[in-house]
Amino acid sequence: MSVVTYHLKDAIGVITIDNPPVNAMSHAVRSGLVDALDTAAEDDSQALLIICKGRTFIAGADISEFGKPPKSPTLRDMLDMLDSHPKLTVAAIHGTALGGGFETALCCNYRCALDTAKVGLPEVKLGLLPGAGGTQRTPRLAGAADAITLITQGNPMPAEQALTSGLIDQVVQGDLLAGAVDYVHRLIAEDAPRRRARDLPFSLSDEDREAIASARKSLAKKTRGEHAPQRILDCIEAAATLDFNSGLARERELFDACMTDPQSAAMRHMFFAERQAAKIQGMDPSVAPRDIGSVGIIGAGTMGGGIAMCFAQAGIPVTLLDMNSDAVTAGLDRIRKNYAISVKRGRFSEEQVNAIMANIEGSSDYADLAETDLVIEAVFENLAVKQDVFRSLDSVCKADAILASNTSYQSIDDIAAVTSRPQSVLGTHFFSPANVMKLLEVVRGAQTDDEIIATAMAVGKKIGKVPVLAGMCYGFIGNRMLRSYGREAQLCLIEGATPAQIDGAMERWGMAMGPIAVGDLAGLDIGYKAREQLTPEQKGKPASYIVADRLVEMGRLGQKSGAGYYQYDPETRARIEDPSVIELAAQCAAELGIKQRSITDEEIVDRLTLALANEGARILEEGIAQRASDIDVVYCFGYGFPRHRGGPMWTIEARGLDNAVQRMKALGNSLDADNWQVAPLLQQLAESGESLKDWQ
Ligand code: T1G
Repeated sequence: MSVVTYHLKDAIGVITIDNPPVNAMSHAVRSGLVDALDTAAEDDSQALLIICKGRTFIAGADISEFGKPPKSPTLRDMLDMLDSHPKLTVAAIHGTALGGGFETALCCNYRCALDTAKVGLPEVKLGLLPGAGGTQRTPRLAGAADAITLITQGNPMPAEQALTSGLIDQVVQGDLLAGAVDYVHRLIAEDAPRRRARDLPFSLSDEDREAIASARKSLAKKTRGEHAPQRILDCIEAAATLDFNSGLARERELFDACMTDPQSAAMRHMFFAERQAAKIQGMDPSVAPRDIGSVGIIGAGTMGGGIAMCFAQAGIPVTLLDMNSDAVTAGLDRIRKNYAISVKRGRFSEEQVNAIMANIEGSSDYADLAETDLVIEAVFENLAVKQDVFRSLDSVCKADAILASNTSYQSIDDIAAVTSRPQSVLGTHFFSPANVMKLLEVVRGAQTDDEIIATAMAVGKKIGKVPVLAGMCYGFIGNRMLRSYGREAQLCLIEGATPAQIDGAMERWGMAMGPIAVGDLAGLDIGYKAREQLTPEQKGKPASYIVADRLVEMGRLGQKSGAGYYQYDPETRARIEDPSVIELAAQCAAELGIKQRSITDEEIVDRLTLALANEGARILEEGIAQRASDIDVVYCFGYGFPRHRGGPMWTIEARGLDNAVQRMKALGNSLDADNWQVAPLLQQLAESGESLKDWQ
């Protein structure tokens, strides 16, 4: 069945695209469009309408075709035909017209859209730029400022805003086809000109030039080194300084540079990895997730409050429970304060916040949870305390209620063991701040039912999280790997690198925040208390925590106490290097007989990224993670790993597994061999030449 059909309706040639799930501009769609455009050029239609079936207008070029030899007709071939078509052309948009899809609409003379529709050019999120004229037509229609925002941020623009900016010409209510046909008839009746965006003038004012210069600086900082945003700004400048065809040629040149840039390969990997993570290997397709109509959160602290906000914002009623009314009140006040800041920043309106808060009820009585579908415990990180909570929940909650723990480290099985429903117990590990961080680790206990897992994954997506399934081990996926990463950071410190050098090296490499600064942000006492519950062998070598312990014992807990590894400006909270900490590290090194030396940034990055991926390979081999790309999702959505490097497992593949293994062996010879035991899976793949992606 053709994915593109054409028929005449009241002298209007209607091209209908039907290529589920998102009408991606595949080769079949491009070919069908070329045939339809040829037919329409010759028949007695007075105008041409392009519309899509299914949930959205064309959502862009078919990303799955990238990296393969282009097949004619290319998107540009088809758009050249559309742009110069002899009939009046109109696009009718619903859902999200994105990327090459919106570029197709921009090649029409006019665009109408449902009031619920959005338009966008999200290529930058794939490390690309609009490669089919989007950077040349958008500024001509909407001006430089809107073009800069739309293309460098890549977020969709609602129809009404697109109308105001000039990117669309008509908003339609109700039935799109009927509204679009009326609109086309009106254009015909008014003898509307075949207006082409390419013919519109565009030049940069001084204000525009300043906006571009400022965007270059802010984007370099915000994206931590992504190339595509800078190239997009080059394209917009070209749109003002070159004629249209030359500007198009410049865009193609910069698009090709993006397409062959390793950053784009990494970001396209992340696009599919995020979606792949939602799929549970080996699960019977007939297992359907349950609907979650109500949620209880135990613990009205920072995490519990943040988790409550996630569900309330998704329209799911929440009961936020704590030990007494004072604690509940404090929790609700903290949430209100959080939203007050969001309203000031324009993220929510007062009305939206009132609607969200109406979904949150405070309580200090477990009986209020008797009919709740899902309860998430977010109390103090201590097994006995959590087990007491689960005993209470088990006795109060309805038989089919799902009981989840937000624990970071405790055993889900030890928690489930105190209930009569271990098959309905699992981990739902949120990341702080819970209402902001996208990652959600869904932790399967030994007895957790598939339906419970499927339900947690589905409700995680519903509340805007990126859920990743993890098996049970200490630290699940992310925190277990973080220990290896943190160990190497601590060892670099005691061996002679300064906190600022370690953090600077990792942040210049692309991490959102260096590991030493992360420790100060989280609070050094958290690790200190966790280590108190560990055996000496679990704690590892003193060198990997001696400085942190000394700082805690000196009362330097990090940002919360005004000083940790760094001093902190009380006003700006900017970190300030502290020579006394460098001296402390030197003293600790002397105590342990470690001779300090200068360490390069390259060694710091190598050691930390290899330690991360080596532990990731163990996690993969043990079946704690379903696939290597899931580990990448965990790190890019939960730990500030740069998307343009594709995650820790992608990074080690990119350098070559054999190269990585040889480097780790060299480190083992020159540093601490215990730390550099190459994961057997990496050794095996390095020898066989297989990739982590192929291994299951
Ligand atoms: N190509 C191929 N497959 C795509 C796709 C695309 N553009 N978009 C989505 N899919 C698949 C996706 O992998 C998933 O597959 C299914 O569709 C549902 O997606 C020249 C070069 C449209 C907002 O970047 O943002 O045009 O897992 O789960 O949550 O300038 O998909 O079911 O097998 O995300 O409702 C620019 C990317 C391309 C848009 C829908 N376009 N897509 O979200 O569903 S580059 C984009 C999205 C380009 C030109 C350039 C979202 C969505 P599966 P989903 P959703």
